[in-house]
Amino acid sequence: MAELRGALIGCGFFAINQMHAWRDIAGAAIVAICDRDPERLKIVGDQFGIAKRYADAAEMFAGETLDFVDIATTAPSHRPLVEMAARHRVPAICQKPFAPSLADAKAMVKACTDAGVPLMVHENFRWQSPIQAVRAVLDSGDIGTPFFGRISFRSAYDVFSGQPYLATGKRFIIEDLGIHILDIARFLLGDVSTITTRTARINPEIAGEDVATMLMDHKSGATSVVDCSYATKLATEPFPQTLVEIDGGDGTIRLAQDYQLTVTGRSGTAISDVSPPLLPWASRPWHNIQESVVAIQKHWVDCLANGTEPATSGADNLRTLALVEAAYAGAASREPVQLDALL
Ligand code: NAD
Ligand code: 89V
Repeated sequence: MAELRGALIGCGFFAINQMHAWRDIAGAAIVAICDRDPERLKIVGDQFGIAKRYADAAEMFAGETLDFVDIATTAPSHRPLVEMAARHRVPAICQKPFAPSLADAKAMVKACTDAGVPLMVHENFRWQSPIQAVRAVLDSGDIGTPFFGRISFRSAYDVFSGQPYLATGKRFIIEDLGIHILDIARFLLGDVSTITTRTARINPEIAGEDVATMLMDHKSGATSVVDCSYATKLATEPFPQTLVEIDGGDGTIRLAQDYQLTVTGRSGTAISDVSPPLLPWASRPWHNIQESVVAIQKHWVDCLANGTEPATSGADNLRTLALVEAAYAGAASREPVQLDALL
């Protein structure tokens, strides 16, 4: 198979990981990059040896023949850029949060469906190897049918120095981080019928909420709690680990700090270390996330090669984004919110 020709739009903080991952993946290469900030364009172009550089995405689509585009800008530009890709019949990856609103996201899915091009949201947390290990235990049937889950991300890590925009938006933890944890809850326990949410802002220096606690009814009958905090000072900082507790009819799964997985099931108790590998270009503590970037981008290449729908397609991600919308609505009203009414 000929190597797929990709372009990256948005050469900021996180795109560096995506560029490293593209270099590691056989079957695809980034042939052009775009950023409206000339300094970012130069930094990324020089670091990764990309000669074709554009300040304007429209000029890039007009000037290049592309097999896909990887959109790594922040949410306000996602809809115009995905719609531009659809108009040019170029398959698109779009970073999370998929869009600022569910209405925008639905329009983006429609644009790509109408154009007949694949669309994947870069929702990488479910691709972290410890989370995949939990999924594998569920698939083995060892703990029976899950009836309870707790998916937890609690930290006091300074995310604002790398991503200053996170301190300024009216929405913070649910939209930026909770979105990943809600997606993991869907990945492990299935779709959700109702969500009840409480939020708080503990850090006075930021505009949005930095604590969120969500109680969810899953269509499977399971109940879960998704709890997120950037105001939790612990003896050992766990960033960016997601901790998981699942109880099933025949046993339990515990993914604890330092990637320790304990499974108690029909075959007894097994404890294993499911630490992610430290890739040569990765750095602690981000290596868990960085490894998942390689995994999701490989999945995209496989999907394009086989003509299959990505696990976190635009259509799938509407259900994760709907949880974000519902969580904010429920935090404001202090009432449970039904998901099906939003979709
Ligand atoms: P950033 O601000 O550092 O980078 C964004 C870049 O996009 C900037 O260089 C900006 O100039 C450029 N840009 C914006 N609009 C553009 C346009 N229309 N055309 C060309 N260039 C444009 O942001 P970041 O921290 O790298 O975050 C980017 C996205 O990645 C966000 O949506 C964020 O939520 C997401 N993110 C995801 C993960 C993850 O694990 N999946 C982690 C961090 C950030
Ligand atoms: O993964 C993310 O989306 C990041 C962070 C881990 C800092 O929340 O923005």
